[in-house]
Amino acid sequence: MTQTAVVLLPYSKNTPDLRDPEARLDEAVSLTKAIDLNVVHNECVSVREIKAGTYLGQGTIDRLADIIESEKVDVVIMACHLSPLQQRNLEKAWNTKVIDKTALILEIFGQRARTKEGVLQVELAHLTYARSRLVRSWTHLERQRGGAGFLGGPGETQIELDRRLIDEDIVKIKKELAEVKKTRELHRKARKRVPYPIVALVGYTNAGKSTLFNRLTRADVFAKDLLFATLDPTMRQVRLPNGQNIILSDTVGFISDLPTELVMAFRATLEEVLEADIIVHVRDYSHPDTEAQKQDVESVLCDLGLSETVENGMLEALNKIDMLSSDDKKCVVEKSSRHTTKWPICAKTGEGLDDLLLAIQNRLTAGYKKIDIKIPIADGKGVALAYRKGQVVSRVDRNTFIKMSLLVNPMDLALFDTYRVG
Ligand SMILES: Nc1nc2c(ncn2[C@@H]2O[C@H](COP(=O)(O)OP(=O)(O)OP(=O)(O)O)[C@@H](O)[C@H]2O)c(=O)[nH]1
Ligand SMILES: [Mg+2]
Repeated sequence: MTQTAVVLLPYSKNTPDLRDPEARLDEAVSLTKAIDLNVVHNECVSVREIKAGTYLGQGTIDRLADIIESEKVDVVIMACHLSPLQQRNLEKAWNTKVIDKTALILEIFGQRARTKEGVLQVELAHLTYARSRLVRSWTHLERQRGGAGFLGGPGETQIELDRRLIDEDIVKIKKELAEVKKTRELHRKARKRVPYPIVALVGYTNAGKSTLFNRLTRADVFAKDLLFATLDPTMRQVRLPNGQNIILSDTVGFISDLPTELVMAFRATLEEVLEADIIVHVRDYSHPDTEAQKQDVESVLCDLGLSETVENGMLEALNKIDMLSSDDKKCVVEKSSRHTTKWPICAKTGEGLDDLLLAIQNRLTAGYKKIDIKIPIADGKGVALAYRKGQVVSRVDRNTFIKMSLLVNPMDLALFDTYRVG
């Protein structure tokens, strides 16, 4: 049976946020729907002063209690950070389950994780979160297969966890994670031997990364109007207009105020990004908060150690331009034509993708060095090497040899030592 939820976004007029409260509420509602909860009421709640014990003021609590009772609400989502005490007191006041944003995101991650590593990471994040909640009265935690277990529900088993048990579990999971990582490391090494550059799609959740990935690879990755539809990186081979192959990588979406536990836990999922030769930042350009989202993504990338990449200007795919008015769209197209980093696209229809691929190609070859080579006509291997490892700019066939101009990745220059001229 579908459970019902009330979603509340507390905000203060005194500390203005870059984002509009309504847009943040929309995001919280989308997150809630992503775990199949039926949202029966949602609102932005103005908070003059955060109460240490209850977060909200008594008047607001009483007013909301009426709604919560009459709608028989199963869970209240507070789209903010609650202390264990605040959570406990609100649960008492409303006589229902209350969860905050961290728990909500953990729940989503728990339902979406598909690979062994993803599942383990969520479990670790969950335990870390639970451990921090054990300060006061939190000695019981409900757990359930599938989700992270904050929602409870039929069929669940109640397990008593104390700190010691949690610590034991954490140690166990970390060990398992290390094993899984080792395996993945081996896979990655194997992939490194594939001589293709890696291009990673990153961006805010719901920006359209998987839709773009599918279009470019014609793959069928789980793309849906659900936040965090993708948790584990997916990689596919794509051919650029000049014939060069790349590996395209789809990644997990970012979100504002990602809880610290999750940043740590999901770092591994984003390790692929650290290995990428090129990063393409996919943006929902029709979203009212697109600028704030961009800042979030860039600051997480900087945290991951990619500040240089960010400062040098990443390629930006300005997605969902089909949602803009024709005037706005014209303006975006006009403006981006003056940049070499911004590419308006519509992943849904494929508009602008050819130009985006060309931009990726140009970026890749920008650091390449141009060399001239001469290969004996009988040296089939040499010719094959030229095509595999270089961009052939020109080719002249003579009786006994072939002359070529190539663009070559500086890393591969040595391969051509025996053939170089000039
Ligand atoms: N109108 C429109 N919708 C789009 C476009 N591209 C993607 N969408 C929609 O946006 C929603 C999210 O798309 P996804 O591709 O799953 O987004 P994502 O960035 O992979 O999201 P996460 O995996 O959750 O981080 C889906 O409903 C898509 O159909 C576009 O160009 N135009
Ligand atoms: Mg996705």
